[in-house]
Amino acid sequence: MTNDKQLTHISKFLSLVLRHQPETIGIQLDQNGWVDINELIEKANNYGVKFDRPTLNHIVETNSKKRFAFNATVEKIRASQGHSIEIELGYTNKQPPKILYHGTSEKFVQSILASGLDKRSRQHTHLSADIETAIKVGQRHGKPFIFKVLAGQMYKDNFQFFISDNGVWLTDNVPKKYLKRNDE
Ligand code: HQG
Repeated sequence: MTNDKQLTHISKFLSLVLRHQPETIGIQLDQNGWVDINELIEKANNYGVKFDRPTLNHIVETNSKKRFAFNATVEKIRASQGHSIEIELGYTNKQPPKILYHGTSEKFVQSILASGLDKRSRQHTHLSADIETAIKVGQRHGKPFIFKVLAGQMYKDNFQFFISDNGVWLTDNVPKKYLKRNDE
């Protein structure tokens, strides 16, 4: 039996190898971020993170943020967003709601007000459709602070927007003129 703590450990490990450092276990993601499931399991096991196919299925199905997805033939797996390595997720440009939210930490607010939202190490800036989710994202970094992003206006101004398979809105850097404090 794999307990919750072990499942979280495996899930975090999957985020590491499927988003950031596949070389840790000697796998390569294809250009769209996919890797063969059997190869992933074998190489993770060799590395010392032990899990089997039913456990992986369980993680993909029950993961709170639905971070991982199988392909149509259920031979491959990838992370649905959050990558730092360059891959093509293949999402199509989509009109966002007028307002999206970005949760960050209070300690980053001055810098964001000065230079806008930056993708940092990731391939996209990540935005949330609702404030509750944005608060959770911000809490990962410290005391949360929420920005409103004028996504509708950005889209009109030809910025591209994508929604990931797990419902996270993705875009490029957000210039400061499209940001409002949530209390404004
Ligand atoms: C901040 C999680 C200073 C930005 C979440 C954020 C998300 C700036 C941090 C996904 C800045 C980067 C991504 C600027 C941005 N000056 N700080 N100009 N521009 N920042 O983790 O958005 O649980 O790379 O506000 O739920 O927090 O992993 O991005 O605080 O969906 O599945 O720089 O990761 O998903 O942090 O989170 P991150 P994020 P998972």
